[in-house]
Amino acid sequence: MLEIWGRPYSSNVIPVIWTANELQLPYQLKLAGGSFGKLDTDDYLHINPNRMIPAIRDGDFSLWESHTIVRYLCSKYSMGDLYPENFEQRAVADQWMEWSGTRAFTPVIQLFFATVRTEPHNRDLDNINKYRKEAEQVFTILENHLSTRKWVAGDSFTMGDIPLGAVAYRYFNIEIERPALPNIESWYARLCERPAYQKHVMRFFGTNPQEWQALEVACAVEGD
Ligand SMILES: N[C@@H](CCC(=O)N[C@@H](CS)C(=O)NCC(=O)O)C(=O)O
Repeated sequence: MLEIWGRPYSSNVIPVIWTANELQLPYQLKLAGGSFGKLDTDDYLHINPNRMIPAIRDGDFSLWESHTIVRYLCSKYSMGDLYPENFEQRAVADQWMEWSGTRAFTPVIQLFFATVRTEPHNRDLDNINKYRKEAEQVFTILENHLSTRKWVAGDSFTMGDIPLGAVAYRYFNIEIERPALPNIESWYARLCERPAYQKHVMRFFGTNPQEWQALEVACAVEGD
């Protein structure tokens, strides 16, 4: 059976778990990373020599890098659907997957660390404002793109919506000011209708470090 190694609250693991559930693949979640450890074992070295999560094992085959895993699962199990057959549509889906990592992820994860993962009395407002403005600039690019399409690669949901959809959930659920982004909000509302997104992305992640840690430990029942 497919093994997914990681923590269900980890930003790079969430897209992989979400993908497996979109595709209705049976899998075993192997809790690893953070307080679950296991990344230093000899066994894990063979799965991911970077000693990071996520990674998967599919029979004898191991793979790491979250976006690559999403592409692998979609191309193997969803050719012509989540993995578009049309070259241009696939390239656009790919483009937004990369963009999610190179442009959108950083300001949002920095905002997440500066709020949820920092005690309220230690929060640095200048830092929060810096990343809030960066996120606004970056999301304006997506806002314009979504003015003429329902999903990032056209009329249907594809792998291109996955890493970005996970970033969007964090952006819309941290306690910061956000500008009106009507096209992104409509796209996000469509994501929120998807059962796999509801279950594996739309997780309450707390508002401070204690709440976050308690939720992460509580998710141990999901793994082995
Ligand atoms: N580019 C990698 C980044 C992987 C990464 O940074 N993973 C973090 C968690 S999000 C990690 O393994 N941290 C160590 C830990 O969680 O113990 C990917 O997308 O898979």
